[in-house]
Amino acid sequence: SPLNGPTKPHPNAHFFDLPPLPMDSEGIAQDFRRYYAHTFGRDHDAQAIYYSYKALSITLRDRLMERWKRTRQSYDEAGCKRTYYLSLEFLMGRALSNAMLNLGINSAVEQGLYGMGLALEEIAGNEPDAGLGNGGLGRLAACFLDSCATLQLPVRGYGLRYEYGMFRQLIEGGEQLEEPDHWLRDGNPWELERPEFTQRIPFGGRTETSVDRRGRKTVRWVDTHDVLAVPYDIPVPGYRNETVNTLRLWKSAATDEFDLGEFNAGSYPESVAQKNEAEHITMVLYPNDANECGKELRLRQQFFLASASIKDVLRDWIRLNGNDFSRFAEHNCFQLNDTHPAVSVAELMRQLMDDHDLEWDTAWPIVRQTMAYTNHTLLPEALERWSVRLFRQLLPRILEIIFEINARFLAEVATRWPGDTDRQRRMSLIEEGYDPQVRMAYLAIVGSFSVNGVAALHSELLIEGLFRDFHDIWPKKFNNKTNGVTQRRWLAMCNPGLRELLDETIGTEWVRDLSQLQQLAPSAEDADFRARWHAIKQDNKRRLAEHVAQICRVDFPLDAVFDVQVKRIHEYKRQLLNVLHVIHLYNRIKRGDTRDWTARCVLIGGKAAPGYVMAKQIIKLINNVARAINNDPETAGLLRVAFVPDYRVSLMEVIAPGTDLSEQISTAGKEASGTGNMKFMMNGAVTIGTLDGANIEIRDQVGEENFFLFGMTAAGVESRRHHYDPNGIIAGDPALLEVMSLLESGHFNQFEGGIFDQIILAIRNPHDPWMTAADFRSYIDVQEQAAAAYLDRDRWLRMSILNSARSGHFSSDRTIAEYNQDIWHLDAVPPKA
Ligand code: T68
Repeated sequence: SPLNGPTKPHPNAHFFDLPPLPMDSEGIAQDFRRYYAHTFGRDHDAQAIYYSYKALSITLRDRLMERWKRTRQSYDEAGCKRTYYLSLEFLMGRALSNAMLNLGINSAVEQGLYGMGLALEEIAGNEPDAGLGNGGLGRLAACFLDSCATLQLPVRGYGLRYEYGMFRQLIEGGEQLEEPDHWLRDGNPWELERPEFTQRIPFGGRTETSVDRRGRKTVRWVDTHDVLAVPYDIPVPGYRNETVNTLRLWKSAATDEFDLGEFNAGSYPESVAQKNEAEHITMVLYPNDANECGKELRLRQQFFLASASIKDVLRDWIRLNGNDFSRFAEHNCFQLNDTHPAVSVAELMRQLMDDHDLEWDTAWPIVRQTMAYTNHTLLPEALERWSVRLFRQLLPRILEIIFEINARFLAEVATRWPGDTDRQRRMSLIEEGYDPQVRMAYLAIVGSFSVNGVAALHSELLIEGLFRDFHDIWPKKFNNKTNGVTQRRWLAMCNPGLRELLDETIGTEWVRDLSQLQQLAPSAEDADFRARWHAIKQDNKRRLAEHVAQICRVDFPLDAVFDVQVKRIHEYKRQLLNVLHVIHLYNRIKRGDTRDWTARCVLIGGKAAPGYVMAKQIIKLINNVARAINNDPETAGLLRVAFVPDYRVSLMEVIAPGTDLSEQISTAGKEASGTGNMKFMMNGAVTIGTLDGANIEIRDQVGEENFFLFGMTAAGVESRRHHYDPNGIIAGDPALLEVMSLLESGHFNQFEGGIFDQIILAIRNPHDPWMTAADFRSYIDVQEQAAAAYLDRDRWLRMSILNSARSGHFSSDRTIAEYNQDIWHLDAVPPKA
């Protein structure tokens, strides 16, 4: 069976050295037709566009395959250091257009298809999104892989192959409904199963300690229920550089073993049920983007990823270096994407000691020089904790190791601060109490050599707040890596109109080096250039408006300012503040206060975690307000509102290019970074935002005159906490008072009494952590300034051009270069010809 370990090398490996595949339109068209007709058995009578997608993707995959193999060989031969990006989420989106762009065969494919009477855009639209993530954190991982491949860094992504990705969002009666996303139903042409690298992952059981003849204590984890981890590889092409890196996703599968005890006792169904449980591990992505759910299955997923990936890396190490681990840390680095894979710290210890016979004191320095941890949140409720009880039951050996790490760590703390028991209690990896908890973030900090936040403010707040005690012991461990996004997908691919103009104006290097966009700045003063910029934006707005018309049945006039907020629905992101502004505009229209009015189309999109009641009510409110406004004849030509369902990567590819005004309005100090803000900026949207996350750096780059700033600072939010008086604010601000009165009068829920009471209470609550009322006045004032600026077309176009021109800093290429310089220290390894 292929499941029984690596196959032996072929006696004549050159047998498989094939001549390179043609990259011209004819060669591509020929392969396409062969796959379409021979492999899938379709002909012109049975033309199904889906099979065109399949045929085209295999045609492209073949061309990736040869480069993939050469990349792997080059890394092996170079014996280079490698990094493994461990993440429970990779939000890859669609692969086809990306593969074409990065292989540099866009026009060849388009031509070839055209010759057969086929339209590329239509074919590409058939690919389902790979939605294996919730939001920013998962998409960041995908952007990082793209940058690593483009920089030719030996970085491999490790994740889970969820059978069901992020749920599909339907809106019915204004409410969110969730539908499972069975994205693999029709197969996935971009993955390659690699059963020969299957791993066996233990769960449950108990530990057995024995002492050998030399007095050495050995521990065995026994009576485990094992689960198989089968890898599926996805190619990650670099930009026109022959490199193809790997994203390896694990699928869980049952072993073919029965529990003989139960079987013999006559409980055949119970023994088969075990198998079921195994298959469930990678069945579905958890759709919570913030607060942890504490579910056993989630911990199983985390350990499954950690254990399989580490085994995979160690197997490879032994294959190339034998059983000597003395130089392992020099050659390997694990980057933990948030605390989700933090159990890796203990699991690497376990494998080094239990599977490879290292002593604690040899293994621990290896772990600590190999692990690096990225934090993505300041919200305390999102910090992962697992109950000790659950850990003991599911991962008894891992719990022992965590206890030992903790004991040694607390001894260190006690030496440094003798008698400071309060500090020991605060810093312990175990939170004591009725139901003791393992603090996963602390495990990640103690077990790693680098801890980073994802924007300057976020990294600052981490060391001043959540991780302060740890910063006291290890100040040098902490660093910042401001997020970025890949300009390949988020500009070159999704905005072909702008791509052409950029190529013509500053050359094509910006696709590799986004700092080149600076050269665009002088063109902001060129009226002809502005006119072309405007025409492109209008085209992109038309494309977006067509989508909105089709999906939401709302008409967006193209001369209006397109004002967009798309991201997960969360109170801290304050979609509610956006709605209050919309109601305010509506109220102005009803009052006849429309002098010098700027027509505005407000688009909001995003998913709520299925159990997050308040977020779901906010969606309902947005939809009810949209309905009231869009159906009121008085708003015609002045204001339109739409909630776009099922926000996802492929939708953002249409939204970002067509946006004028980017809403980044979180309560200061709550959004770690944000990355949507960067995608909008690149595509020439102007930001209206708070001093939060990467907004601060965006404003620094673009200049305060090209950014609409409002709201409290993070420090302001904290100091106001104790004397926050939303009811006083409401009473003292006529505009807000009228907005609240409309809301409270039931104007937006006429036959649905009381459904927005919770929202109203939240706004009026003196303990409202998000302080929506506090920022209302400065928000609507700055919205008015933005509206006025939009009426001055030349001024707006200058701002728009400068936003793009100064977005170079927010390329994930810059971010990855910094990770590499400060944390990974990898050499670029171009594949050998
Ligand atoms: C986001 N975090 C931050 N978490 O909110 C955002 N999934 O500010 C930042 O830009 C982005 O990370 C990238 O750094 C998330 O997206 C999750 O999706 C999440 C959290 C817990 C569990 C699962």
